Amino acid sequence: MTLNRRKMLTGTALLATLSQKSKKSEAAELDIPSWTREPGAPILKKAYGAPSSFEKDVVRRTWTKMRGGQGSTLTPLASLRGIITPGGLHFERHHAGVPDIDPAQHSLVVHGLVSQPMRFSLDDLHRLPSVSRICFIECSGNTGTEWTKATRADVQSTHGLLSCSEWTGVPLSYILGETGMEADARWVLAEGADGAAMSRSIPLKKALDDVIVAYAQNGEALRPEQGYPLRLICPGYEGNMNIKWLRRLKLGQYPFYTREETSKYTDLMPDGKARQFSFTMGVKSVIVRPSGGMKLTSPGLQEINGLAWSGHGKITKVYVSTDGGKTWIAARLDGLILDKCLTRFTLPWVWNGQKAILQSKAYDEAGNFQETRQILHARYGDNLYYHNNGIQSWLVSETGDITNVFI
Ligand SMILES: Nc1nc2c(c(=O)[nH]1)N[C@H]1C(S)=C(S)[C@@H](COP(=O)(O)O)O[C@H]1N2
Ligand SMILES: [Mo]
Repeated sequence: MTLNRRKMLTGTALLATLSQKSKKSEAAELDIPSWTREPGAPILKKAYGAPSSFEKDVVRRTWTKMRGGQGSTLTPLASLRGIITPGGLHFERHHAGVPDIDPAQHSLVVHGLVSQPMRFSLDDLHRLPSVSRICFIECSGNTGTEWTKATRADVQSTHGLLSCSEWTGVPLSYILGETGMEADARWVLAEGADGAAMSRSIPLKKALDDVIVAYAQNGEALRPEQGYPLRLICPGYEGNMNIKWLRRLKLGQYPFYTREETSKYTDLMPDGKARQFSFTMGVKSVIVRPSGGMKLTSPGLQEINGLAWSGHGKITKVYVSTDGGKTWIAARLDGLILDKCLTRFTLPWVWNGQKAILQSKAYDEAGNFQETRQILHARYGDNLYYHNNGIQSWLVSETGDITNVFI
C-alpha cells in the first residue's frame, strides 16, 4: 500500500488518499523522518532569517543586459501568495545602479515655491507623524513586450515589473504643511540621489492627496534596491514617479519637463504624437497559477489564482475565462481588497484534459475594466510600449504544457 496520488475523476475527489489495506504499511507511511530524530540548526545561526534552502529557485530574474547599473529585475509572481512581496523579491528598476547611502549623511531638501525652504534629516523625519499603507508599484514598461505579440515565456518575464509592499513614512502633505506653499505652486519636482539623479514632476494635487515620503517597507527600513533610506511613494502612479533615494523636492508653477517625462515614459499615439503624461496605472490582472512555463500533470481540480490591481482605486470584480474569452465566470476576491493595491483572486477549475485558454479581466471602482486587445489596439495603434493593460492569455495544451499566446 502506498500513499498514492489518486487520479482525479471529478472535481471534488481528494488529491491524496491513504488507503486502509494493511496495518504494517501504514506504520511505514508514518515512519519518523531523519529531521525529527535529532535537534535542528542552533538558534541564531542566522541573525537575519532567509527562506528555506529548498526555495532557492524563487528569486528575481532579469532579461535585460546590465550596463552601468542600468537595468531591471523581475518578481517571481507565480511563486508568491497573498499580496505582499517579500523585500528580497521586490522587482528592481535602476537607471544608474544602487547607491550605498549613509543615512546619517542623507537629507531631504524642500525648496522652490515654498514659504520656508527646509532640510529634513532622517532623524527629523522619524519624529514626524507617520502613515502606513499597502500599495503596488508597477513599472509602466511592465508587459510592454506583449503589446504586439506573445514574447516572454512565463509570468515573471511578462508581468514581473510589479510588486506590492506595506510602505511607512511621512505624508508629503504634512511636510509641505511645515514648509508652507506659495499660492502659485502647482507641481513638485522629485529628485533622487543616485547617479541618474532620476527626476519627475508630480502634480501638487496628487502630492497633497496620498503621496508618502517613505523610510520603511514591510516593517523594516527600505531595502537599498528600493531607495534606502528614503523614497517617494505615489500610490497608483507609474513606477517611475516613485523616486528612490529621494534627496530633493522643489515646488514650481509648471511641470519641470525632465528627461524621464519627455524623451522617456511618454506614450506614442497612432498619429505619431506623444501623450504628455500618463501617470495613473490602468486596471489590470493576470493569472499567475497556472501560467506560462508550468505543466498540469493530470486532469481534475486545479485552482486558478491571480492578481488584479488598478491605479484608480479598489478592484471590484475579476472574471476568468478558460475558453479564450467566449465565456466568463466571476472569481472570488481573496483577502484584503485595498485601494491601489494588489488584490488576489481565485477560482476552482476542473481541467478536463483538453485545450484551454486561460484569461482574466479586472474591474475597478472607478468603472474601468480591462478591454480586449482589439479595442486597445484600435485606440493606441502598434506604437504603444508603456501602459499595456491588456488581457493576458495562457494556452493549456492537451499535454498540460502552458504557453503564452497572443489573442
Ligand atoms: N532615483 C531613482 N528612482 C527611481 C528609479 C531610478 O532609477 N532612480 N527608477 C524608477 C522606475 S523606472 C521604477 S519602475 C521604480 C522601480 O522601483 P523599485 O526598483 O523599487 O521596484 O523606481 C523608480 N524610481
Ligand atoms: Mo519603470
